[in-house]
Amino acid sequence: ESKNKLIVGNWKMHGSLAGNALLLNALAAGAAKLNASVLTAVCVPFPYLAQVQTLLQQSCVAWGAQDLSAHLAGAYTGEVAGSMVAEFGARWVIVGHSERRLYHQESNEQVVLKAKRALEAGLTPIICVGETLAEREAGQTEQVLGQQLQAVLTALTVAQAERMVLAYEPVWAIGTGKSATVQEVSSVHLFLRRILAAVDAKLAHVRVLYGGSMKPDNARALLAEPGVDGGLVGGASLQAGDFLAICQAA
Ligand code: G2H
Repeated sequence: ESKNKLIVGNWKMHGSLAGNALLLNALAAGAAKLNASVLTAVCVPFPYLAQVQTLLQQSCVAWGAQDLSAHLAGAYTGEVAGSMVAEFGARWVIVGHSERRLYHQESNEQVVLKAKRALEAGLTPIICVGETLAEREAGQTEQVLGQQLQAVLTALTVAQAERMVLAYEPVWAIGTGKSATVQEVSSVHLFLRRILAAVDAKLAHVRVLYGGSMKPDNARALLAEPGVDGGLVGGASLQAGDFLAICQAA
């Protein structure tokens, strides 16, 4: 069964009010001309959620955040709750991106808690999994991905898991300009789908995105793979032309 493709921009820690305005207006205008079967969204730094809501609310581009707290509310200085993100009309939130796992020591357990908080707040978590180069070279790719995904599937009910999106982001392909090959991506996506299917047939509906140096020139081939339901796009989401070209390729 084929699903509508989903293309999500991950701005990471980039942007300014003035620069965002240009980018968002160009995205809103360009997205109106896209095939209606492609779903699009941008995940922005927290301080820009209000701006994004204002500039995208009349458009078909949705928006979200790049992280949320594992807590509901309370004395957690500097943290942002899922309910706060949802108040700005956000629909999506990235959870467990490798940059969070690596630079902020996020464990599988924390990723799971964040995914639960997202679902409780009415947000759709885009849960990232991925292996490092050392893990791939040691032949541990499936073991690492299996552990990351199993942690999520053990903690969520099937009804909750049905609402998540997964993103396969090989850490060695992130921001390096070196995308995984179509064969590498395809084989991992099939592996993840086998794990999902083993838990419950209903999880066949879960979208699995690819992320890692997706660009206009490699997007078509990656997105043409039957197991690839869309992309999580970092660097190329900062230029409206590149992001829209990827959306067009979907
Ligand atoms: C992977 C991706 C977006 P980039 O992190 O999540 O970034 O496309 O820059 O590799």
